[in-house]
Amino acid sequence: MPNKVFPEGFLWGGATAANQCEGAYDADGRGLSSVDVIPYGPERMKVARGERKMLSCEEGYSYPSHEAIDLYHRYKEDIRLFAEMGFKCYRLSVAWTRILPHGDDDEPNAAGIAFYRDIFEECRKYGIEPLVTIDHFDTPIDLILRYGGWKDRRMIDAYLKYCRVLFENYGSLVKYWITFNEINMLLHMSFMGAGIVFEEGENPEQVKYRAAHHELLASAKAVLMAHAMMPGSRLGCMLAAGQFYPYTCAPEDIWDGLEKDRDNYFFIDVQARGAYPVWAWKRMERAGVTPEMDAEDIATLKAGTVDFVAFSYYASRCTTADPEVFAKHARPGNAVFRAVVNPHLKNTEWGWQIDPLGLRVTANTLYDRYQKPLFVVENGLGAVDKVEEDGSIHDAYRIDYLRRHLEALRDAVCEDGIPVMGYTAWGCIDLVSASSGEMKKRYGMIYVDKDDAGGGTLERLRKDSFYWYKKVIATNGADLD
Ligand code: BGP
Repeated sequence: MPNKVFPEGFLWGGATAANQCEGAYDADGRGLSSVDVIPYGPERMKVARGERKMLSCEEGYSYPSHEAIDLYHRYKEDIRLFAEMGFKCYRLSVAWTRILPHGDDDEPNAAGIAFYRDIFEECRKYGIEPLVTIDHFDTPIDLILRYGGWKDRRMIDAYLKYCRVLFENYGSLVKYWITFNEINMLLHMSFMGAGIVFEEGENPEQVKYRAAHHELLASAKAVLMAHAMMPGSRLGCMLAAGQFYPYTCAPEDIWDGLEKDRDNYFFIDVQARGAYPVWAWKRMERAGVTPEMDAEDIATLKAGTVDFVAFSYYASRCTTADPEVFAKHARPGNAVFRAVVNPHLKNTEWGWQIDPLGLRVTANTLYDRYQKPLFVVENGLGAVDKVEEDGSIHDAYRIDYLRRHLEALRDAVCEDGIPVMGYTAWGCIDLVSASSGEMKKRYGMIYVDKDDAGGGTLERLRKDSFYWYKKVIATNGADLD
C-alpha cells in the first residue's frame, strides 16, 4: 500500500499566544491586559473564571505573563529554530495592548506595530506563513474598567478599530487570521476569555450570552472588514474542541452528551453558518437570557461567516446524566470542563485524557456539521521534562502522543477525505500554561530554561521531539515513526 501523506501545501507548524511567551509586558508603550493580572498560584482559576476581581497587579502575587519566555527579545532566535524544524506556518497572537495600549486609541503604538512587522517579515524570510489570532485571551484592562469587558456592546467598535490597524499594517504580510481563540472558553473562563468579572446581583448566564453575542458580531464584522480590505485573506473561527462521549448507552447519557456538545458548537454554528441555531435560541428563551438582537445583527451574522474552522484538540470529554455517577467519577482537580473520567483512556500528568482517535472523531463531526476546511491549530502534551547532563531532553512520551494524534489526523484526511489545511502543535516552544500558569507543564519541541519560580537562563535547547517533528514535516507526514 502506498504511504499515506498529507496534502501538498499542508501547513505544518507550531502555535503560541502573545501573553504566554512574549513577556516584556510593559515595554515600549504596551498597555496592561487581562492576562497580565491573572496570577500564578491558587487564585489563578478564580480570577480566570471571573469569580475573584483582580484588575491590577496586587502585592504578594506573581504574574507569569510579565516575563514569560521573553520571546519579545528573542524572536529571531526562536523563529530560526522553527525554520530549522521546517515549519511552513507559525500561529501566533498579537497582544492587543501592544498595538492599542488603552484598547481603542486613535493613534496606534508605533513600537508595537514595528515589533509584529519584524516578526512577520522574519517568518516570510524563511517561507513561514504566519497565522494570526487577533484575540487570544487578551482584553485590554482599560476597556474592562470602562466597559466591563465584552459584557458591553461598545467592545465591538474597539475590537474593529484594532482589527483595522492590523489589516492596514499587515495585510500584505498575513493571509490567515483567526478572530477569537477558543471562543467557547467565554463560558468557562469568562475573565480570561472575555474580560468579564461577575458582579453581585448579575445573572452569570445572561452576562455570558450577551458577551457571546457581542463577540460573535465582532467576529462577523471583522470577517467582512478583512475580506473588503485584504482580498484573498482567509478568516477562521476557533473552537476548544473535543467531543463529549456518553458514559453509558443510556438514552439520557446520549442526550446529555448532545447537549454538552451544543454548548460548544453554539459559537461555531453562528460563525460558520451565519445564524443562531433554533435550539440555542429556545434554550436562551427558557432561561430568560436571550441577548438583544435586531435585524441588522441578523444580517451581519449571516454575511460575516468564516472561511475555515480552526480548533484545538487535547482530549475528548465524557459525560453522564446521572448525578450519582457524576459524583463518583467526576474529573478531579480544577478541570475547565465539567466531565467524568473515561475509564478507557489514560491520563497525562495533569489529568487530561489521551484519546488520539478522538481527534479523528472530532474532525469528522466538525466537517459533517460545517463543510468548511478545518485547521488543527492546537494539539500537544503538557509534561515535565528532564534535561540530561549533556543538554539533551528525551521526550519519547511527547513524540508518542504527537505521533498517535497525527496518525489519527492522517486517517481523517486520507481515509475519510476531510479537508484539513494544516496542523500547528501547541507550545512548539515551552511557554507559560494558560490554566495553571506553570512553566513545568511543557509542550515544546524546544526547551526553555525557566522554572515556576521565575528562575532560569531562558536558554533554548532542542528536545528529541524537535528532530522527530523535523522529519515528520520533511516527509509531509509519511514518516511518523
Ligand atoms: C488552550 C489555549 C492555549 C493553551 C492550551 C493548553 O486552551 O488556547 O492558550 O495554553 O489550551 O492549555 P494549558 O496551557 O492550560 O495546558
